[in-house]
Amino acid sequence: MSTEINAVREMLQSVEKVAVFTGAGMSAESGIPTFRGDGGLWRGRKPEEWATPEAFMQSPEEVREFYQWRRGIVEEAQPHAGHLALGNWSSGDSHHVEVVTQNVDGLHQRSGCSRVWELHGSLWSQHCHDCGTPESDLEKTHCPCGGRLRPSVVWFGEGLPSEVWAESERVMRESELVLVIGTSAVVYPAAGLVGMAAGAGIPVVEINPQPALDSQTVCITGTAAQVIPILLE
Ligand code: BV8
Repeated sequence: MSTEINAVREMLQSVEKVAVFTGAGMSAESGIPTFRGDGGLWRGRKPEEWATPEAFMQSPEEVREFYQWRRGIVEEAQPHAGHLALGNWSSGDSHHVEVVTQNVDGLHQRSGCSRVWELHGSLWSQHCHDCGTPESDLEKTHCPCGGRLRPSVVWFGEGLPSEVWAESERVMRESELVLVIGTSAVVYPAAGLVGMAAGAGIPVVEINPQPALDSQTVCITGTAAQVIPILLE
C-alpha cells in the first residue's frame, strides 16, 4: 500500500484541482452501514427496497421509520480521521478540492469540507411528495397541502437534482486528478462520472479495501480512515 500511496502523493504535488468522489464506504468507519455490505440490511430488507417511491407509496410510515432510524445512526456517528484529514486538506490552500458524494449523511460538511455536491440529496431535509414544498421540521409528517412529507434523498427510479448534476460534471471535467473513495460504483448515473473522468484521460485513484473500479490509474487497497490521513499528511 505504501508504494501506491507514495505514487499518489507524487501525483498530488503536480496538480491543483482535485475531485473527490465518495460513496457509503467513506462513512463505514464512522459506524454507518454501507448499502451492500454486511449490516446494511434493515428488518431483513435491503436499502434498495426501502429507497424507492413505490415503497413510500406502499408503506409511508415504514419508509419514514427507516429514514428516522438512519438519522439516529448518523446523529450518533462522528467523522473519522479520514473525514477530518479530507476536511482539513480541502479547506487549505495547497489544492482546490471539491467533493462529489453519493452519501446523504452530511459527514463531509461536518468535517470541514465546504464544497460538497450531494448527488443523492440529504437525510437532513424533507419535502412534500405531492407538491414538493420543503419542510425543515423533520418531525412533521404532512405538508399543509395534505401531502405526505418524504426525505429529500434521491430514490431509485428518480432523477438526480439537475443543478447538482451539472456542477458535479463540471467538477469531474475540470479536475486534474480524481480520488474515488468507498464506492462499489454500481449506482448510475453517479458512477458514470468516474468513467467520464477516466475517459477524458484524468488520473483516477481508488481507495477501497475491496477495489471496485476497472478504470483506475492507481488502486490503494485500504480503508478511508487508514489511507486518507497518510495520503494527505
Ligand atoms: C435514475 C439515496 C432515471 C437514497 C441512493 C430501473 C429503474 C430505474 C432506474 C434503474 C433501474 N435499474 C437500474 C437503474 C438505475 C439505478 C441504479 O443505478 N440501480 C443500481 C442498483 C443498478 N439508478 C437510479 O435509479 C438513479 N436514478 O436512474 O433515474 C431517471 C432519470 C431522469 C428522470 C427520472 C428518472 C437514482 C439512484 C440513486 C439511488 N439513491 N441513495 C438513500 O440513501 O436512502 S443510492 C445508494 O447507493 C447510496 O447513495 C450509495 O451511496 C449508493 C452507491 O452505493 P455505494 O455508495 O457505492 O455503497 P455500497 O454499499 O454499494 O458500496 C460500499 C463500498 O465501500 C464498497 O465498495 C466497499 O468495498 C467500500 N468500503 C467498505 N468499507 C470501507 C469502504 N471503502 C473505504 N473505507 C471503508 N472502511
